Amino acid sequence: MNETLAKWITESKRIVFFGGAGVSTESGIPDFRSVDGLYNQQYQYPPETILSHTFFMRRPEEFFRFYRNKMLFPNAEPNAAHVKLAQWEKEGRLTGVVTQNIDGLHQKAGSKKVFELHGSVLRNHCMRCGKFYDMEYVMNSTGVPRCDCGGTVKPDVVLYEEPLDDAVVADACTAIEQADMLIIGGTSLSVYPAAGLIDLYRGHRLVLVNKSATPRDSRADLIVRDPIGQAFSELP
Ligand code: CNA
Repeated sequence: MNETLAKWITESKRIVFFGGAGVSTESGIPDFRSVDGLYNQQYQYPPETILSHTFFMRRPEEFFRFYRNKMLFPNAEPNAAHVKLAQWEKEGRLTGVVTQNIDGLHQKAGSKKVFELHGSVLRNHCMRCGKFYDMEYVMNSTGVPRCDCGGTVKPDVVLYEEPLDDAVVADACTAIEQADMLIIGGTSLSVYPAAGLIDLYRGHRLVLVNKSATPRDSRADLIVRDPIGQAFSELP
């Protein structure tokens, strides 16, 4: 167990966690940039092209083929990192989880204050009439999922080229500004504007829990290189 991290956690009252795909790899969901991540698998187009607004509008069949295969993990369960964060919130030590993930695993573990910067695969809406559809509907449909009204059902996932939701960003900013400890975990910190939000933290307990180096390692007060689920399972 990292003693400094354990001590800081017991002393803090407004911890904010900022995370990414690496938080869910121990739940069996591949990230984008690890060696076995999606960017190192071969597709006709790179994932950031397929997951862009332009591609979605121009080639929706191909988008949904990739999306169903690579972005939906209906059987994934929260790991020790998700569980520990939910525990800290319940204990009144953590004020929010700001996540770039779209898998809904923080909520499945019991976290309530989750700011989903990039949306969620669990929510889908008709682009024409706004009707809601769940993940199972999209998963079990073929080709382009259609609404009763004939419109296209679009996942509530922020695609490349699309703006983040203003209200979600505002809540995430407030939480980070008011944090007495910021733990950043499982993220390459390479996707903007999301990664820029960490600059709002002004304190001296900035912890980075990431297997590989990030562009912000020099700003961290403490760096942990262990897998995040394993590291968190040992913490109070
Ligand atoms: P990324 O760019 O793939 O980076 C992941 C980082 O996590 C890498 O630096 C890894 O070294 C590190 N990492 C992987 N596993 C672990 C682990 N067990 N413990 C500690 N560190 C680990 O992912 P980012 O989140 O930074 O990129 C942002 C994209 C990825 C967001 O837009 C997400 O929507 C998107 N994404 C989300 C999911 C998901 O929801 N689970 C899955 C894949 C991609």
